Amino acid sequence: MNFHVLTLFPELINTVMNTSITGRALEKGVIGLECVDIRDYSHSKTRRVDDYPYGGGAGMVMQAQPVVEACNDLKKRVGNAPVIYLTPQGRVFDQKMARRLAQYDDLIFLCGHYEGIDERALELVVDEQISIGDYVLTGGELPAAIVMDCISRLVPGVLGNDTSADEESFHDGLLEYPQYTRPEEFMGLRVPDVLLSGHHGNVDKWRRQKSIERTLYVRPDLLENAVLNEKDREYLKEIGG
Ligand code: 4HQ
Repeated sequence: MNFHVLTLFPELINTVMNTSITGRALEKGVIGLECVDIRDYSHSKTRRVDDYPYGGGAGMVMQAQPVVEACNDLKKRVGNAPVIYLTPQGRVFDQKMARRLAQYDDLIFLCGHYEGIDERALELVVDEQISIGDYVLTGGELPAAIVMDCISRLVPGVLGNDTSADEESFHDGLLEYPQYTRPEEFMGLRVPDVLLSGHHGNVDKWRRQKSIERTLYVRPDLLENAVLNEKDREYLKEIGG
């Protein structure tokens, strides 16, 4: 997977992506990252890329010209990659979208700042719009980093363990079960006995039940699309779901 990011703040993207698991994946070369500074495509002596909004109002708007030229230049080099614009108006990002996007060899992310980008540039270059949630940020860089982080862990070789195995631990659309590590007792709180028993069958059963329990209590909406077997449904009924 090769990520390409069109942005006015390449150092923000690089700092986030060079950290921790994605940083290691970049070092290993199992993912790639290229930031294109949109400012490099300004035609003005002062490298200006924004201007006042037509019709008035607060803030500045990114001009179409540097965005379109930066993007077209990039597209010449990486054919057949979708251009994704991060915006609250996009479809809300989820694990299913991550799995779909992880199938591409290259992805291009377009990050807006200030009040956003001149609509004509979006019409000309954008293939898909994605939102990371219903709240307003200062720019699309952190949303792009979040989407890239999520896709990265689906790329074979990025996680220590087998990716497909870990992906199952989005657990058929259920929330994660609680995790514990040493010591066995901390401030009077013990690790559940079943996890110390060494009985893998019981451990699996307990974890599955905790996943179902948590999902019912904090995110019952997820149960609509969860993949549950007969035993799961029985347990769900038992706990009042
Ligand atoms: N933005 N999900 C970029 C967001 C956002 C979101 C606000 C994107 C500002 C210029 N992006 N504009 N939520 O809040 O993706």
